[in-house]
Amino acid sequence: MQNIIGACPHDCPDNCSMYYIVDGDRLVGVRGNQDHPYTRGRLCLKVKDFEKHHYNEDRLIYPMRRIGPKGSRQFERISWDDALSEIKDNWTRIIEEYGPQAILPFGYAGTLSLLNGMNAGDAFFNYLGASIGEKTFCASGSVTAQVLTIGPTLGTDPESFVHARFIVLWGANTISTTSHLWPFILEARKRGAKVVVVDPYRTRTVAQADWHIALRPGTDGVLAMGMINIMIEEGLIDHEYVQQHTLGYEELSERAKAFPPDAVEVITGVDANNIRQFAREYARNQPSVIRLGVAPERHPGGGQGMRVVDCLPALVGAWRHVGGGLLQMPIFVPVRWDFLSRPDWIKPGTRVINLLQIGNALQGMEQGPPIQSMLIWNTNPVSQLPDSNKIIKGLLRKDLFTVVSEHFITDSAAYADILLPASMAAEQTDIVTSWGHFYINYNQKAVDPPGEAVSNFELFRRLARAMELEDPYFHLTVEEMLTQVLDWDAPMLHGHTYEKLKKAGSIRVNVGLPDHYKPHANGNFPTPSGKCEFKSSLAEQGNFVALMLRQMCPTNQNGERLDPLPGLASPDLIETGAGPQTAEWPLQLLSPKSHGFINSEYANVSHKRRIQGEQFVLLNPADAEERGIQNGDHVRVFNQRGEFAAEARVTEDVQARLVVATFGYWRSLNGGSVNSTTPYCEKLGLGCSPGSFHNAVQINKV
Ligand SMILES: Nc1nc2c(c(=O)[nH]1)N[C@H]1C(S)=C(S)[C@@H](COP(=O)(O)OP(=O)(O)OC[C@H]3O[C@@H](n4cnc5c(=O)[nH]c(N)nc54)[C@H](O)[C@@H]3O)O[C@H]1N2
Ligand SMILES: Nc1nc2c(c(=O)[nH]1)N[C@H]1C(S)=C(S)[C@@H](COP(=O)(O)OP(=O)(O)OC[C@H]3O[C@@H](n4cnc5c(=O)[nH]c(N)nc54)[C@H](O)[C@@H]3O)O[C@H]1N2
Ligand SMILES: [Mo]
Repeated sequence: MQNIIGACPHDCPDNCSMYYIVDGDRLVGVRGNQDHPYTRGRLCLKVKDFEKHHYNEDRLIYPMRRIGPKGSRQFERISWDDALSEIKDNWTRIIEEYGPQAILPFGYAGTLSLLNGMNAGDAFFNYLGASIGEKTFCASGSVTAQVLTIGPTLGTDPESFVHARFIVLWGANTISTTSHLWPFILEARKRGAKVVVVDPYRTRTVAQADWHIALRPGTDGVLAMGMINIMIEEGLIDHEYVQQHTLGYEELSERAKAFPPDAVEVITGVDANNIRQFAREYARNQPSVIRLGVAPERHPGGGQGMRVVDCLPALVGAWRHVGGGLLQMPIFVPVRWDFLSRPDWIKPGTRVINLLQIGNALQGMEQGPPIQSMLIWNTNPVSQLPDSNKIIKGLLRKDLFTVVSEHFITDSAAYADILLPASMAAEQTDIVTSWGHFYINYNQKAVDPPGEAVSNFELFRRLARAMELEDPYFHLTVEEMLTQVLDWDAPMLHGHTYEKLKKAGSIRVNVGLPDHYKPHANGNFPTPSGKCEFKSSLAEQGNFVALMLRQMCPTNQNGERLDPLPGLASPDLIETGAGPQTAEWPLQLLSPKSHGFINSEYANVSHKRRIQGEQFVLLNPADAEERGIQNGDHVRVFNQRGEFAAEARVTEDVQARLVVATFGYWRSLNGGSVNSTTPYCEKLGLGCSPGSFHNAVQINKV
């Protein structure tokens, strides 16, 4: 038996370090790496039996060609040579007729790593001259909010949370989605910390916390403004910190005057006394720390609201202390994007298409050629993106040539003309950077891929050869890429080398140790002014998204100038204190992450579904009674866009007029999915974030 160092590839902030256990040429198990200071040897229930994922009998292991109607899941096996020559013929024809921008790369982060992850196809498509697919599915709103306010900082070290005395999990269901942070929170609590969760419903995390602030969805910015109002009124501001290390306090405090607790209660639904108590405890119990999740940005104006939350730690001087401040997404490690993604190959004026808007884009483009072909990889848009019926309508277009690289024939892969088999984590070598902790992990190939599956890296090498793209870049080996893809000369990696990473399996970025790390005790925010910018200079300049997310999100698609001061929430929310509900569609549906799947992965695996349970919808007893629904009844959740089947769980855990159904279930296995009902992203939010939780539905017993 051999133990080979690996890293969990899933799109999750925890990015566990683990070992592949190999017997001969077979992966027989995995175990967590106990020496990893953050993930500490524990694996979640999704990955515990990772070998079964690799050897799942439904796995796609050969290239296939569609032989039935689109979406009918009828395919025949073909060779790689045939698949590549069919792709080449189609793409050559399309390029001759429409130009290369008629081809759209459609990739995301199904595997999270440098060579095989989100940016795996960038160089290839940039060289080809294809349209750019803007990928703002997840956290671009919250990350943009952070960058505008405190800059591209790593923020508070999750390991430093043990030193915090007041921990706020804000729109984050930590026990389900970032479970390796929880032991640090428990340790802090043992030392006297209080744990507060700001979430519209009672999650698993809320059930374990000390205090639940159950606000109305999408009202986070208003709640935070209310806290600022109280902190100013009651003399809880750290004026010395504010004066030395922030910009725009006068304007922010002027704006906060409009948010006295009673008015904030009406909008957020949180009792005014609770808001007062929350503001006082947050300000006085230092160090206080906020862990911000991604869900608030799924509401109109949500990203703007998160900017207000990003202001809070500086106002109370939380950054002065080890364990104080805010952790959002520590993604800012020195990757050499210029080397990896080759943005220098992008021709000026290349069209950018936001992938959340693919439904409309497939029906014809206002500018440039119609989309004639897509390569979908590392993502399952039909399950995962809003208004999936609209996406399917596009995928059914007879003249669209769709190539999908996948592990399984997912809801999206079902619409492919050509299917290509992708390898899994244990079958490829890579470096994985985390978006939840301060370590970079190494993942070594442990076994050969089954059949003819290839890594994303190899896929784009093969496509480059087929399309006759001549550049030395496309001949670099995995090892040559990995030695160069991180900027080893950057201060954050000082003293580290690729060799050291390989040997150690994991390295900590060079920012000081968790028991001492106080990134902004003396300001030093990586903003243009070096201060925490309540009034953002980047917002005044525009084009703010490009500064940080590079290829992931190259433009501010809306082209709107942003208010330099943090915004609040959508105007309707402010005016009425209400959500998207109407007389016809009286219930707001939130569709957050499940406990048992990772996005839509594992939702096709029966033993994982048994653990997670079949699709359910939580509804308040008052809403259930009105509809004659009892706990356990089968119901239909629907609106003008689509529907899905679910089991009703009647519970006080949700507020009246709010319902919750976790997402990830495949529509093909489940009579629709939550994203059959979520609204199309006609207008995107801050950082081009989706408004998919601003969703109103009706529920009937079936
Ligand atoms: N088990 C599991 N873990 C995962 C994933 C998974 O699918 N399953 N997915 C991974 C991915 S891609 C991501 S991005 C992370 C996300 O992890 P989280 O940030 O925790 O994301 P969500 O589950 O989307 O939302 C968190 C909570 O926000 C609440 N919420 C909804 N609307 C609002 C609002 O307006 N305000 C506030 N304050 N709260 C609101 C939801 O009810 C939910 O409980 O998880 C990762 N980890
Ligand atoms: N309603 C609702 N919708 C949401 C969200 C929500 O909270 N509510 N959250 C959003 C968020 S935060 C995110 S991040 C997105 C996630 O959306 P997606 O990125 O589409 O999520 P996954 O379901 O993980 O799909 C990844 C697919 O890539 C495949 N894959 C994995 N590794 C590889 C590989 O190495 N090569 C290839 N070719 N394929 C691979 C997997 O088999 C899987 O089918 O969903 C978003 N959608
Ligand atoms: Mo995500």
